[in-house]
Amino acid sequence: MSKTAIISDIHGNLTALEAVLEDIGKRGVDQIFCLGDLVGKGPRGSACIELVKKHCDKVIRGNWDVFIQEETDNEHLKWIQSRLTAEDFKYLASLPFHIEFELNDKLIRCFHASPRSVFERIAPEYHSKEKCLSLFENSEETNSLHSSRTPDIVFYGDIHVTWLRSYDIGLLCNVGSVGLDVVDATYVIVDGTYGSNSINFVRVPYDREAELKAAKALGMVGYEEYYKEIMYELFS
Ligand SMILES: [Mn+2]
Repeated sequence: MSKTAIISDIHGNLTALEAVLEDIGKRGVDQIFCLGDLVGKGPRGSACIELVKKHCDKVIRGNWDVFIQEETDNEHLKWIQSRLTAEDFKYLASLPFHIEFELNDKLIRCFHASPRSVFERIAPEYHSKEKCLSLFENSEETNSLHSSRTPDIVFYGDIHVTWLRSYDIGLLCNVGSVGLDVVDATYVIVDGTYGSNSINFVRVPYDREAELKAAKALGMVGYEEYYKEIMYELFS
């Protein structure tokens, strides 16, 4: 199990997820992990859940997977909810908080946003070094509050922007987003095959027009907003 693909933040974008899974399929990975936000914003959350269930070896929850369970008056959210089955809701509610594994004696920890909460957003571009270093801390959520061992490598999602930062205590990597990254669909492969660990970002172009066409055909409520998210470069 030395070559792992880590995907995150699919957000119901089925076209992007299919493209990423096809790409992963060509790269001889041993396992696939998903760091949450399977649904929300995009139209085909249920189909994305089905594919994630089929292909991913471990899946953890994101803020949207939690938040989508709540009752709302928002028409767009209500539409997104109406597209999910009772089984989908149950599955999302069952997802664990984090993933840990060892690779060449390094402790690797994956979570959606921070070791404390799926709702705590930390981006190296906007936050202090101290705040970024807090991503290596142990917490009650990671079941490691009283352990002296902290991760050597941290992978997370949530902010939809790829990052790789090296600190004295370890490597911090944001894996980007499958569904809503500004630069194609993005994921990471961590490879420990040759006795040391390499981290590779993979960017997969996908058919954005086809995704938008599908959203429109479904009569998606909030289509305009989704259009802006998908065609980000037109509005930046
Ligand atoms: Mn997200």
